[in-house]
Amino acid sequence: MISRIDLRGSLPGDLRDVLPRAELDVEAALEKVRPICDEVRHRGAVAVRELTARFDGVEIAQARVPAAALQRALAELRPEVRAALEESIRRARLVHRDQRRTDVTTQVVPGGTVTERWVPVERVGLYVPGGRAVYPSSVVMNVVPAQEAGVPSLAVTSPAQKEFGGLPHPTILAACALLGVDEVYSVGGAQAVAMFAYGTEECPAATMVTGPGNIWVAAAKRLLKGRIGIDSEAGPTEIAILADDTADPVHVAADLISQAEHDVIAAAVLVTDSVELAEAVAKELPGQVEATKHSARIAEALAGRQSGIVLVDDLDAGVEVVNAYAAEHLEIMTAGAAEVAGRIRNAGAIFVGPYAPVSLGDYLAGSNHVLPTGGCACHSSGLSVQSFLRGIHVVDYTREALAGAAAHVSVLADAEDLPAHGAAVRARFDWRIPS
Ligand code: HSO
Ligand code: ZN
Repeated sequence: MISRIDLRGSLPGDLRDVLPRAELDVEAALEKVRPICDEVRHRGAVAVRELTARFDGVEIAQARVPAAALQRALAELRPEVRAALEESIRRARLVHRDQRRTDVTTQVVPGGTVTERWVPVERVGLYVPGGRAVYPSSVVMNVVPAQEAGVPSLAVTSPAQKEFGGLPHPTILAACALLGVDEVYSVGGAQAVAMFAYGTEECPAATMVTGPGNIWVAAAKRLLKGRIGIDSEAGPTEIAILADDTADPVHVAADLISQAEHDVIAAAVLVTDSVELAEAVAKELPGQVEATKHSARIAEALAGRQSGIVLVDDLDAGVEVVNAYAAEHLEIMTAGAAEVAGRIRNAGAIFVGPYAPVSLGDYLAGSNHVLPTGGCACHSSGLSVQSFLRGIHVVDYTREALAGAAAHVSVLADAEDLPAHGAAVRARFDWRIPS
């Protein structure tokens, strides 16, 4: 069911050519998404409601979820789910609170300082998927960093669900209520991103939109980026596991399956130098797949070209492979896992050793689960407090400090043939360069 890729011998020059990966054609989706975004731009709330009827198959009288619905969802939340969400929130807050930045002032010269001031974005729209799976955990992962960053205004949106009378799933509403979010919309897809980008009569425009979504959400983010800030485009979930012969094949198989559960295009990749482990995992997978609820979806994900077992000569080659792959989630199940983890340069999040499965990180580790996919981990990070902050340089120089820089400014300005730049400094010293 799962393919094998044998990279023993020598590793190819560009590993990314041979490693399994889903192809998500966001570019092609752009054409479909453009008219949707235009509709929202020109016709606002009416367009949002029409598009919701068209794509989610449900008529909504308004996009904004009434406060009473949020409170009802919280009141009806099963106590054990409430307790688990509360613990998830508590742990996420611990981690994200420590990510807060303090303003740093550097004295460059006497009388001349530059302060980096961290300022949260004004208003964010947080997208929570609601299609195949319901992700109240993603409410936590979006809201907590935004709140800890001090974002003054934040709104959550999640697709309208027919079976819940056009509201988002009640567990999502309950999670919002638990987090103290009272501005929630029942809008999904590209129209949700457009609603935040342009604003409507019901929903003021936001400065930034974050959160994972399907290909339409990704395409709308790509299209409207610039008009609105985005985190990442977020493709299908990926798990890579770097394991040696010390790993337990039962755990490896279970972890691969856990992320394959998200989507038929989710990716599960095992990289190992142990033929025995590769065989044992391949043998273990079918039984575990069959025993689980979403076996058809998982079997398809594992059999897809985006998943596979990669054989390498040794751990060094394995490290090279997983660094090239730049997985959203990377588990290290080897001897000396912490040391091996230290050699990883590219991953959205790293899970060290046998007791840190990705599903812990999905819900309760305290880490964030909105992470870069599709190899973007080689240049981007997951969602964090930092995602919602801007560092503004505040430049403060005295007359004397400026005098000390004037000659150099003038010379550089002339070198760039921008003499008015130099003049702006000299104007403060009787049009002379101060000595
Ligand atoms: N593994 C997903 C997050 C998630 N898992 C939500 C369960 N619920 C992407 O990181
Ligand atoms: Zn997951």
